[in-house]
Amino acid sequence: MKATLTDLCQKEISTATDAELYTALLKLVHEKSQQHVKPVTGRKLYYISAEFLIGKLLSNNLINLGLYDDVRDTLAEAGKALADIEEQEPEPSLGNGGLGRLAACFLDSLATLSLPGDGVGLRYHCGLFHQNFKNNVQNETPDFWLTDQCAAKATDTVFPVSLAGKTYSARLYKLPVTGYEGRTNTLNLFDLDTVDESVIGDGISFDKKDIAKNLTLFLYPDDSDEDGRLLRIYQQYFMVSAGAQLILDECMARGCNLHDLADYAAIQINDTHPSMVIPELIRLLGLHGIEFEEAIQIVTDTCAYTNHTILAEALEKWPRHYLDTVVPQLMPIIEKLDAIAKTRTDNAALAIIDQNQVVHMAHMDIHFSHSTNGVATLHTQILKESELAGFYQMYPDKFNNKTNGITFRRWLLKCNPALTSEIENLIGDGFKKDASELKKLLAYTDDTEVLSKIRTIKKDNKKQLAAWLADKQGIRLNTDALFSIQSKRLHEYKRQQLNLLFLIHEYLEIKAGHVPATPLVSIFGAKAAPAYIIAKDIIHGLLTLSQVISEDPQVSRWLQLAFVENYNVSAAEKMIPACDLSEQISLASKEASGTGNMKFMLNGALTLGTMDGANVEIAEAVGNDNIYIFGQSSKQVIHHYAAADYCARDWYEADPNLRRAIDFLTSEEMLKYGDEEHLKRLQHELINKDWFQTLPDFNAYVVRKEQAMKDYAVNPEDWSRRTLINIAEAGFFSSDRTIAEYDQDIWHLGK
Ligand code: GL9
Repeated sequence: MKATLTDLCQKEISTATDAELYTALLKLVHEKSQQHVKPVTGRKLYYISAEFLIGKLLSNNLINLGLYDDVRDTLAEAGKALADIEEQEPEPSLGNGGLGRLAACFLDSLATLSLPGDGVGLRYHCGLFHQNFKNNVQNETPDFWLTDQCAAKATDTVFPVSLAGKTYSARLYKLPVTGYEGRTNTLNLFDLDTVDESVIGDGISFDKKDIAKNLTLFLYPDDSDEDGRLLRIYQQYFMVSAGAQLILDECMARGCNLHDLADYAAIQINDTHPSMVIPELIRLLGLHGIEFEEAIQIVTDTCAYTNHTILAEALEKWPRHYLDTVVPQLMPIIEKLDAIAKTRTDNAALAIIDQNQVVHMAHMDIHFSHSTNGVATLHTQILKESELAGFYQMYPDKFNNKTNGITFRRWLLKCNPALTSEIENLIGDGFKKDASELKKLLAYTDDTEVLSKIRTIKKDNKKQLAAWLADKQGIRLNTDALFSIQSKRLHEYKRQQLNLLFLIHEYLEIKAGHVPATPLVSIFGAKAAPAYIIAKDIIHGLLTLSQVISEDPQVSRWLQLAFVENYNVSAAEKMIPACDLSEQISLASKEASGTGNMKFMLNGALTLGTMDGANVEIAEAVGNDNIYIFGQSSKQVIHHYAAADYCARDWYEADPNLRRAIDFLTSEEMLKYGDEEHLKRLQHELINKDWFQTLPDFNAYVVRKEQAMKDYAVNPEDWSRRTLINIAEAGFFSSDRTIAEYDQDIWHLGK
């Protein structure tokens, strides 16, 4: 390795800069990964997604190629640290939350299982915004992550895409994706050569009408006005049209005559953003001389759809005049599909184009693909029983569940090397390829030496997180405290506001002389969509409370609140291994699955959660003694929505502790550091709307969390034992298992 690296740098390793070493390692990874490119036979998967939240790639690729230890040690001998070199790599900004990270985990598992499966998406120049805090408020700036070093390389392949009657050229960029001891697949990203980062003005604002210059600047451009919504359609069609042309070209090059497309390609539609791939493929097949009826059958056999949410706001539906404007070439096809759907059912609620001339993207997916899946058992059940019940009655065989998973290469091997090597010492390294082997750890749940080792590893990880945060944000954390972490997108349904009310409650208890069983460090990481006012108010509430606490030494001995700025994959890799208590407190029925819950569990955190999404399956796996469950059930919640009988004010008035916490939002203490307008609005929202029923779960949450704090303080060994059980039972949540299920039930790749 020493000779290779010296060769690539063209100088002694010890005299090379971190930037030179980074470039050398990129070359090394690229060359090695090309050796694992294998020919495709039979069916190949195309996973089309608006997001791929891939995270930094260097270390992950080194691990997957089996080079990590060698490179790390060779660098160390020359006085260099791989961690410093990794700092050279900008984090790709191609995703937002769980949906995008899931797509990235899936690509890793596909390549690891040696399955032919490529991603198709967009090459955003700034992706999701960069978050920074000023005056306890979130600010957004562009994240210029694309550098010359970027591993996604431009190709000479371009496809014509017609947007609002004008033709643009979609250029293909390819990023190799190498599996762990597996094959190398490709993430295909499309971009326009004319996109111009200099059009970005104040913050992240830009002229939304100038498509040639702005098309791929940002992921999820602000859709609070019509131009923003149109821009999203421009992006989506650009992605699927170029993607569909790529798919047809690749298949034809392998001998496909297009009548047999479904033998060559499986297309997974990741949420509704890529739904237009259905009419686009029908259109393209038509241009190749295939009759409409046959094209519909071919496309149905090729495409499958994953639903990732039951939140109405995220199930895209567009006024038809938007589509008339942007994709007039698709409208005649969508109309015909709608007519066919209407011959299949009298139920107007299942139409593609409804009586208000609104086009329902998910409806098109379900009618004209062969599979619809939810992403956790509870979620799929809710789809079948309520959200998509009409469709389920019509097409019972299309519906199936695929509980989400995470790649253990990134979320254990890469982010938690100490825990990984301890596991390896105990049970060997078979778990790296077969995650179910983690169950072998159950043999050690009474081994006090092992439990003490687990505790030491957690403590070290907490110290590392604390050092990183001290350096980054000047925050000093008490590493003797219990670390509770809630990191995920900021959304009312995820209920960061419930955690906020708890922290206010603790603050007031401590002020009143009732100190908790253990000091608590409560850590948040979350970005709020720039136009989502209440979400930003919740961030403001948390940041303001954080300052109130840190200015009060009497309280901060017992309680700290830290908000990690610009939460992203790299931050998650530092936070998750340091967590004791994983906050998964969404309103039951609203979190389709969650995947952070799985990452925390795998790294030895106990979950404090509602019976929602994959929490339900985590609870089943570990048993009630090894998880803290609280709150209303999804049945109760769905009932309250149906009956429209929830009244927040009743709860506010009935519970003095809750009232005290909500009132505190606009107290003198808070107003000293906070903004009255933000805090009043948040308070008003909680008392008068509380759409996600925070108030009914407040008491149960306080009780369970205080119980967890007590258990942590009173019996550390038992806590570690329960930690080990969580790690041992995490195997089911490997994305290798998820991908194997998709392959077996839906894709049948390579066959
Ligand atoms: C999401 C769900 O909210 C999560 O519960 C789920 O784990 C992921 C992956 O299936 O999908 N659906 C969704 O729209 N997002 C999710 O994270 N959104 C974003 O990531 C933006």
